[in-house]
Amino acid sequence: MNNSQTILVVDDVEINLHLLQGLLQPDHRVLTADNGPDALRIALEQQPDLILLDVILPGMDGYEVLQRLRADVRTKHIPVIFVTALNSAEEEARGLEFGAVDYITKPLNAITVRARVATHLKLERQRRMLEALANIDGLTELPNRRQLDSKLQAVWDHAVRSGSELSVAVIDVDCFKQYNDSQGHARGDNVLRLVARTISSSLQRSTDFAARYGGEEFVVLLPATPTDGAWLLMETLRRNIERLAIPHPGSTVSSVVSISVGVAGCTPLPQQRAASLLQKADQRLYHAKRSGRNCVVG
Ligand code: GH3
Ligand code: MG
Ligand code: MG
Ligand code: MG
Repeated sequence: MNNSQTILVVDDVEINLHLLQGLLQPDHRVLTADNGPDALRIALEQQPDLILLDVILPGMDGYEVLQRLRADVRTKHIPVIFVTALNSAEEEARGLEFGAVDYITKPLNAITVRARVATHLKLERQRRMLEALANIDGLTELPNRRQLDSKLQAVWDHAVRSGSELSVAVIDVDCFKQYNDSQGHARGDNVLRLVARTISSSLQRSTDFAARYGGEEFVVLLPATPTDGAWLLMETLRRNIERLAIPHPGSTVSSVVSISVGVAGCTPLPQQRAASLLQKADQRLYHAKRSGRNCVVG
């Protein structure tokens, strides 16, 4: 059984909590709450894989708890099974309409509870795996373009709110078509993996973020970093790539694999768009290519 999955059980009657805990505890980590507000807090803090939610609760009832879970991006994905003595078809339909993934009626049947919980935990494992795969580039294992787009928007919004500087860098491998043509695509793939790893290891803060933008291009987001600081960091990266000393006989710039980088930074204003900063960095990358490659333009 999978011990790493966590279930939150919500019921105002202590004996029900104990019953469900006893049923699920041997196989899973079980958290409990006996009211709506506690359930919401625990869901947010502990990010359980599944919630078993009683409908009739004093104060905030199960429907309201579910609505609030769904209204918060941090909890909207957590599957909820209603567990209730309300056993009419109408109540069941209402619960499912509210967004519950399943509906179990009391009195509880141990076999039914275990089987349905197992099914929904399995679906949740698969959902999380797919979500991770959808956001990662398979070749380099860096975040992909899709994740970059949402991350850029998030760090931009944060910078607008906090009035802090944000820098971005666009990185492009020099003469990479030539590398593939002379060394073969498989070795080209290997270079992309090495470049990705070197980018990751050259970043210093936990808030710095690198992604594969596409092809042989990468983007780095540097929150709370002015342009000159970002330029220095990218210059260090450029040298670190050179130091890998990967022979590149077809390069017009260097005897080894090199990169060109465009850097742009600003203190974002609400009326500006995140994409404009990326565009500016991309234009500077173009200047870096025009001024001979293997350099950083900021
Ligand atoms: P420049 O210095 O101006 O950037 O020249 P370049 O040859 O690097 O630029 P260009 O855009 O002409 O070529 C990029 C090459 O990157 C084309 C393609 O063969 C290669 N490439 C893109 N994605 C991959 C990949 O996933 N694996 C490999 N091996 N090569 C890739
Ligand atoms: Mg109740
Ligand atoms: Mg390119
Ligand atoms: Mg290139």
